Amino acid sequence: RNGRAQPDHGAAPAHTPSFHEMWRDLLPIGRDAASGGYRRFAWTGADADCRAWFRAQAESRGLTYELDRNGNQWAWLGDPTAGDAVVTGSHLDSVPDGGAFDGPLGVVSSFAALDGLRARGARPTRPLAIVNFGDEEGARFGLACVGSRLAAGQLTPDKAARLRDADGVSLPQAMERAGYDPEAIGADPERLARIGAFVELHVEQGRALADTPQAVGIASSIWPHGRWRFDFHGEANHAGTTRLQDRRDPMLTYATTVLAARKKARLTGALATFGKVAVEPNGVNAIPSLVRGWLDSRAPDQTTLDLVIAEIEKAAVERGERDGVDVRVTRESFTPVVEFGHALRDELGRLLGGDVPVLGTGAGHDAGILSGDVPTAMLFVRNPTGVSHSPAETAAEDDCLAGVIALTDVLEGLACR
Ligand code: HGY
Ligand code: MN
Ligand code: MN
Ligand code: MN
Repeated sequence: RNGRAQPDHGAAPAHTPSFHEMWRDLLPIGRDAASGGYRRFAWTGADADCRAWFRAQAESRGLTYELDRNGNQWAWLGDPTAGDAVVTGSHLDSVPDGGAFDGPLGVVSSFAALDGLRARGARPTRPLAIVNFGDEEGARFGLACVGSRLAAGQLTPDKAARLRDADGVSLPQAMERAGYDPEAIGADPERLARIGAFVELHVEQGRALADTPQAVGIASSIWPHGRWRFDFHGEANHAGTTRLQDRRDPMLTYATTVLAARKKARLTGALATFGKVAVEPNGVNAIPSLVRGWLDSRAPDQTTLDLVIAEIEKAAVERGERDGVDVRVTRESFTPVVEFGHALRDELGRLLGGDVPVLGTGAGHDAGILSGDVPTAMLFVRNPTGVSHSPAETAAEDDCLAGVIALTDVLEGLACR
């Protein structure tokens, strides 16, 4: 059960899996044969298989394996309680039909970097840890970065207990069914206080590096972003007999709102995406009674984000009045802008040498959640197409290996002084 440190059995590693072996073993887990995309959702069988993989990686290296109270996994080299630890890692879960790299590249690279450190004969003077944060994508319960938010106290156990998946299964029920103790979840300030630096390596989710000669960049900031649920309440009626002027069709209001979101995003410089929709009763020959659409929106700054949301909501309500449709908007989650601290960011720049590109991103990360409590930085590995949250997401093998070397240099520089 989570919350208790598991002892290191001290067995000498029989075989340390290479980057390729780790990647090969992880690749089939939760992969949809038809699309080639991943469905590694929190507390499902695929998630359990990823977690078993992580634990096996820790044990094959003689690292101290630990499961924290929030279901995040840790693999320690050195004393987990000593403090001032250098931590790296990412997540293993995915969005629906996600790519192979978003999350796993950071975890696999972390183990490979630790191996690289050992191969160099570097002697850490600080504890080192690799972490797999649970439920980063929020694909199942609608809230991203659940594991890190719980640890940082940004999500209370009460609120977490109210999260439900599409089948009405609550987060605590899902944890319980997976063999974890939902009673244990909650803020973990002591654990965060033992971290001196957290560095997350991640595949880039855009094309900022694609046209540069550099395979690795450093993150500057994460845009403020959030998720809003739009409920469009109309009236169910017969598709074949209800005159157009008698309809209260929420699909019409929804469709108009999607177009408005696109237009408002273009005008303000924000991003606005309706990527998920639920229709009731979802019958082909009935006007819907309810359309529920989820808006993901992000912008370079808070003012722009507030503006675009207000504009989209206004457009939805105005259209709803015309359609006889009642519109209700609920903010389901929100993450303020993250500006990674300059001290650690600059140190990474020095350790990597040359002029490493520094780039902002609109994608959320556990590193962003932790940045309020812990000195935090990120490395991005070049993505030749920029595609992410899709089975087509990719990164060149040489770039992944350059990422491992960069992370090894960073760990050596930070932990082996
Ligand atoms: O949606 C996101 O930005 C993420 O990758 N959690
Ligand atoms: Mn993602
Ligand atoms: Mn990710
Ligand atoms: Mn009929």
